[in-house]
Amino acid sequence: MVEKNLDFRSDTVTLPSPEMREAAYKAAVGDDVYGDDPTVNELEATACEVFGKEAALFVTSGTMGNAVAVLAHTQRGDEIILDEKSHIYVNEVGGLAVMGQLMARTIPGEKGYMKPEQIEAAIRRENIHYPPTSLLCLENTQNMHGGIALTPQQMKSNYDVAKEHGLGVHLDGARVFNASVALNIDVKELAQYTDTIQICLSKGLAAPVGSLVVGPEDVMKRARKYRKMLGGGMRQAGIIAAPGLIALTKMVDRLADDHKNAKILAEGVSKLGIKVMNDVQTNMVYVDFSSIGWTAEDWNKACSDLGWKSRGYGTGTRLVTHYGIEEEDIRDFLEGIAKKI
Ligand code: TLP
Repeated sequence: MVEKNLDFRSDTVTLPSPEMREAAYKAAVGDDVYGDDPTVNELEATACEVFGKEAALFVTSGTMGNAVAVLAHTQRGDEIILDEKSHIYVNEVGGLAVMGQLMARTIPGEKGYMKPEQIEAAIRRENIHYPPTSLLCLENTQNMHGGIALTPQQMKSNYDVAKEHGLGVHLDGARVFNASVALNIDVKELAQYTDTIQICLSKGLAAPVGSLVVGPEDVMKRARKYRKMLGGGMRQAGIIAAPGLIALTKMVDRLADDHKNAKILAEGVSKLGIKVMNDVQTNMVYVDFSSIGWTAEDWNKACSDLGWKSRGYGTGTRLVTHYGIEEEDIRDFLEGIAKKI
């Protein structure tokens, strides 16, 4: 039985499935800093297979995964290129500057896509005055552009220009499975156009905690060392890796339900006069409720009266569909909101 979870704030709120709880309880464990945890080892080996990469690392969070990957690709004083709305740039506490002493060169991508010409123009040429550009960071799906899924062709166009100039490529793939499911392709088709990927197990895939980083052996060896430096070397981590394994192997296909529910939600609110701000491709609907004269307070109260969690700010909010929200819940929500307008 799926536990109900009427919460639109994020897919980070997902609760582990009964099978995940059972797996955590029964997990075989060992000290992972010694490489002795069989469940972590199985999770990492599975990740290598799923993404077609040489090595994998289990980390505590998406933020830590991105941090260790970015550090492993770069040297102090390098410049890295990212979309101006990327999570690494906006929402990771400036870790790239604090931990990596890196300069960020941001690009205004269109719907999350940075054009190859924009990237080409941002890459520093050799000049005594310039810092070296060493890394291009992509994000798929692109959260703040509305959960947009970049296609393999779009990723390839970015990857090719980076490689022409000898840059590393890192993908913040917190929701890369939402992209592969929306595009109806194997995730390897996206994975081939990046060196490293960070994948969150604890968002739509519903694991209670953890992310993976995958990539080439040499880069991942450095990432493992950085994970230890940041205090992320875990001991009997099989307890949390076991639900992660279920997330990776059994929870991907159901993301299609979240995408369908997001479309139903977007069409429904739009019929009520609430403006939908994004092209809904995956599990995110960005709305502007000022179109019906509501403030954030009005929105939050209406949702809370209906038993839903949502956090309006300014004139709108992001609504995220996920495990624990069924189609009938969305329909009930829409009926409830209609009565309040
Ligand atoms: N995103 C969270 C918030 O931090 C905004 C959310 O609710 O969407 N990359 C991307 C693209 C993300 O959306 C997130 C989390 C992360 C990385 C960081 O993952 P965690 O929260 O595990 O550190």
